[in-house]
Amino acid sequence: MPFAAASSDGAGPVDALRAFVEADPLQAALVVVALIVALAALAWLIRRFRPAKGERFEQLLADREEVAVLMHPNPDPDAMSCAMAVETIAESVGTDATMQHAGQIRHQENRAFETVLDLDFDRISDASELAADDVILVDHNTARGFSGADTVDPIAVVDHHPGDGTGQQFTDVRTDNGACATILAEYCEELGWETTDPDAEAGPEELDADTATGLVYGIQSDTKHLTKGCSAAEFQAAAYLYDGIEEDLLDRIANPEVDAEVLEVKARAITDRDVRNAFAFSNVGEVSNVDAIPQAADELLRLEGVTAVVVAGINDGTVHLSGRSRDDRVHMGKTLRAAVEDIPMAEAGGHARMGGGQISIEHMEGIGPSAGVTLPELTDRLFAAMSGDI
Ligand SMILES: [Mn+2]
Repeated sequence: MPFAAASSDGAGPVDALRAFVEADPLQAALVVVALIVALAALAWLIRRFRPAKGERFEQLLADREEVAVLMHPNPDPDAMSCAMAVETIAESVGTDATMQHAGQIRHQENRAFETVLDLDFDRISDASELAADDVILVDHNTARGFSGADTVDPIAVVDHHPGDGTGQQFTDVRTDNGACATILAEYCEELGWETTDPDAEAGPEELDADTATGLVYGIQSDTKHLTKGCSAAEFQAAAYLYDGIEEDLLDRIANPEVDAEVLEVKARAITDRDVRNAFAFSNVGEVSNVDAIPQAADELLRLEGVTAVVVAGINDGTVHLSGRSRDDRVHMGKTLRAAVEDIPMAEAGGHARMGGGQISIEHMEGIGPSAGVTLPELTDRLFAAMSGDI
């Protein structure tokens, strides 16, 4: 019977299996259990002997002669400390690392971080200035802020921000973490490095006191001193780094002298505030350091009863807006965008809790197609936007 023969050939293994199970169900069950145990053991072995992320990162650096470690534009202590840690790991395997960034380091705390830890950063404004073909991004996952940034295809990305940037060979983005420094601290720990007594010279397999101090400050500054946006990982990393912290350096970074102007701008913001319901606006006028404006906004938000603020200041023919909100009704980025929407060439945006914007004074005065907008009109619009009326 050719027909039956063909059918039995086609279902051979299945039929054999069924016959085996029917003949001896107990033995079949034992085979299944044995298979499950073998698979679990294999998974355990793979996990046990797969190199940790820190080791893979070190290997990636060891395979290269030189790398460019790129921080985000206007780097903060988290980004700076991550760059330091990458440089430290690179040096330990004989790889040259150049720490680079676009933009400026303006905020007094950030400048103090750079000075106190004696860092030597290289500022770039064009992709051609990158120190090496192999680029490692820290604390951001897509290069930005300089011309040709979109052509940068990093070999590695270590970050804690959302986004879909990846490295060609290595990507470690942990959005649950409060700081990127946490991840780098974990790498150092995975590499078996001990933190050193800050008074002693760091030996091999030891994390130097400057890097440990930098990483702790990176974690602190990104988490409002471990009070906001933290995960358990931040506390674990801080515990690991603890023995290596040089308290005196940490204090000098955390409490730098503040420009007189920053304090004056804060004072003007508070004295000249316009408070309507739970919202405040203040125009601080001409400033030479635009970084004073967001600091004034932070200060104004501390006022009792005030849940959202916008501070405006003028620099170089541009009105700079800085907004802060701790009010779930006010998405600051959207608020600022709505308030400047009709003004030509104005830009604004940001997150729920903080935002910024810029308007050229010429356009406020009505150059071009629009009739312009006066400061009192802009103020009314900002209040309307905070109240959700526009
Ligand atoms: Mn960060």
